[in-house]
Amino acid sequence: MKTPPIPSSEITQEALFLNRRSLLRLGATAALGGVLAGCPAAEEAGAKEGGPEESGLRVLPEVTPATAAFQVDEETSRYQDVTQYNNFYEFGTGKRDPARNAHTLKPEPWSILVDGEVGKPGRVPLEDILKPSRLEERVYRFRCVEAWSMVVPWVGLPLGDVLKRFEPTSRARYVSFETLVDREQMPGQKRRVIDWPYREGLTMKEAMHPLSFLAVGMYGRVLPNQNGAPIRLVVPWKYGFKSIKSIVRITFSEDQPRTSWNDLQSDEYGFYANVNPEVDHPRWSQARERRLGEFRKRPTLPFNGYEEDVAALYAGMDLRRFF
Ligand SMILES: Nc1nc2c(c(=O)[nH]1)N[C@H]1C(S)=C(S)[C@@H](COP(=O)(O)O)O[C@H]1N2
Ligand SMILES: [Mo]
Repeated sequence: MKTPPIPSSEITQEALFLNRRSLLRLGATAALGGVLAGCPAAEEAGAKEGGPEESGLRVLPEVTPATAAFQVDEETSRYQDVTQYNNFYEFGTGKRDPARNAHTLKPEPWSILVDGEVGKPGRVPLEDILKPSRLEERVYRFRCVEAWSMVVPWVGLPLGDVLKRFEPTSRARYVSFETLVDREQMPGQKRRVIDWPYREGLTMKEAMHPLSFLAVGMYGRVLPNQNGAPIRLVVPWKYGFKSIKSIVRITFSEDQPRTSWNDLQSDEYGFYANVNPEVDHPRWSQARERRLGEFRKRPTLPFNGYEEDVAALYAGMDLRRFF
């Protein structure tokens, strides 16, 4: 596969990995040392214009403000940074590509197919998923495996509340998610950088944890397309790649599902992917991170600062082995 050149300012750690793979296939290993050496990931942040008010996106009504348990005592990242520095490979592998290209996505009408080990399978319109619950705000830290991070005021509903309504059977031990596949709406899918659809998954215990969240908005308004409209996962104690965007399918299963990044390189991207400053990525340290809009790196916190809430989910597990 030939990949088009990407300006170096926009190259991401993950894109480097994919390019390296395609280069390796071409036998061009020698060229790589220099490319792989550089690059903390957040230099692109710092766009100046366009707050939530200028987005033109619909304001979400009657949102319950974040309670103390779902709030962090840190400054919220700027809307411009959060919406113009993205990973969404369905629209390209550069950080600016999603903001530039995601206008072709049509988030309405939308429905989600629910299947597998579940009492109430079927295709559910998004409105029906949203109707029974009042939307709430959650201000969460978000840490990408590439070592950049942000703080986002999401709007949505607890994942567990939604999953319960489908009545998972007693055999359901995992739940997995898929993103839309549509080359017209998602032109990045014309390149097979990932074996589309993008897939992610959680154990049922993780999915039912009160921090696990389905976001339909941010900063009080519906999600911009580039952030995963109309509905995405947010699992704040895990690396960002677990937080799958633009979900069209939810499947309950007895066995651990296949997931996109784990399929690509299982020794670099684990199924669990809990944020852990002590377990380095094979190609970079995870001890520190760069917050979007900040210059200095800050220390990365175990489970991204949610250790007290979630560590019990992994009691007795070797976190180096189950990474
Ligand atoms: N479908 C899909 N979901 C995805 C991705 C993607 O490429 N495709 N990228 C993931 C990664 S690596 C990160 S860090 C976050 C980025 O979310 P953001 O762009 O809203 O910050 O989305 C995750 N969800
Ligand atoms: Mo990421």
